[in-house]
Amino acid sequence: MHTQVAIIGSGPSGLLLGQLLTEAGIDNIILDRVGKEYILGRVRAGVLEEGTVSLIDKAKAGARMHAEGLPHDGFSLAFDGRDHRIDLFGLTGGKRVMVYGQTEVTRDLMERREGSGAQTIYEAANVEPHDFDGTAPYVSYEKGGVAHRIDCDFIAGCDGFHGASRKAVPEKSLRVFEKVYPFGWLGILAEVPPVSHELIYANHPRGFALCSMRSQHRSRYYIQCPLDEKIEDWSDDRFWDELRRRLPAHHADALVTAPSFEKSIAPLRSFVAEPMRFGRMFLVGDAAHIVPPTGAKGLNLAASDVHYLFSGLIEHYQDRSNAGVDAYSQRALARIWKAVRFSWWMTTMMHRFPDTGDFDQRIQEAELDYLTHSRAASTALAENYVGLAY
Ligand code: FAS
Ligand code: PHB
Repeated sequence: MHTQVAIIGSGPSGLLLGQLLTEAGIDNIILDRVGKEYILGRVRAGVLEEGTVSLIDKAKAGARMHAEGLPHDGFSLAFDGRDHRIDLFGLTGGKRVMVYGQTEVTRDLMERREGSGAQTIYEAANVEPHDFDGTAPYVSYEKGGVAHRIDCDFIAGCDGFHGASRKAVPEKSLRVFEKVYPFGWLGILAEVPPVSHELIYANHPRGFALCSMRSQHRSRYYIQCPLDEKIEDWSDDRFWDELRRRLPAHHADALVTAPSFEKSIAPLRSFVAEPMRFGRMFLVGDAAHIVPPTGAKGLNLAASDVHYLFSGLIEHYQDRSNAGVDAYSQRALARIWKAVRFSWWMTTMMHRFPDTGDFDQRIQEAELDYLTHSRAASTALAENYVGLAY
């Protein structure tokens, strides 16, 4: 088999890149080690930057997002029993975010791809990139016990944090930067109306909490929890009680609860691998970087990586220029590190750290006070939250 671009991973990165390439007439094959339903069973991000929305539109997969997604002009920070609204629209000259679940983005891109006839190989075992430091890279995999090979011009490693692409890079060629946070997020999904029409990020002495949503009748809630928590120790009632304790009273009283249909604990880390290009192979999305979900940047960084790589591949195939692919890593990393900084800053400001001393606690309180009383400070927060320019 031969294709122009072999894409490892059928998550948002791989699907978005694949669809943009297909729309541009560039042949590509996506391989994933699991099946479609498993991918759609994962519950992850919920907030899309305008750049991500535009790329989904460019991939002609945005119809349901615009019909069912919720445009949001602001969100609230809750602390000391009160809400403080951050007016994204007013502070950024008219920018907003779209609340629409990653699962639905993935579903829309999968449906679009199936309609385009582009090839996706699910449940591909032992997918491995080869010879990407030369001019004839290929990807090997097994399906049904039979070994296969896909010769290609380029390989896009869109296979997430635990994927094969980054692992295939010689250790001496890679530099990684990592920070692991001393807590996780316990998240649930429930078919209940959201407690507020906008997101609420709460800083409370008992820990962080986030009130988000997927629609007007489906809510997504998170509470900060110790890393050694066991999901089986968290009944729905225990979760709802703890969430109420961390919210201002008027929200706690208004909270509508029901049995959850998804409950999971995610660890938090910041991670960046440099560079993101190795000859004919490019790392994209979570394969190259991870951010704590506090700033809602993970999925959106995957989208900006796709934008930079897609632009470079178009220049290669249509303009016979390698300037774009040569600049991919440097351009992507410049935006990634600003989002890593923002996600770290928002996580540090909103969570209670086990080793926080009195001085650190006062600094956190001063940060929140400054942020909610200074237009300059809240503008900086707003412009990072809606997404910095590509
Ligand atoms: P993904 O991990 O989504 O997709 C990688 C794909 O590659 C998967 O389908 C996998 O099966 C496949 N793969 C892996 N190894 C392979 C191999 N060896 N061979 C073939 N295929 C392979 N971001 C936010 O913005 N907000 C959030 O609230 C948020 N919550 C999250 C919660 C959790 C538990 C996790 C893990 C992440 C969360 N994220 C969140 C970040 C998340 O949304 C990612 O940024 C997003 O999924 C990145 O997309 P991809 O780069 O496509 O990677
Ligand atoms: C979500 O809805 O899952 C969500 C929203 C905002 C975040 C993180 C997660 O910062």
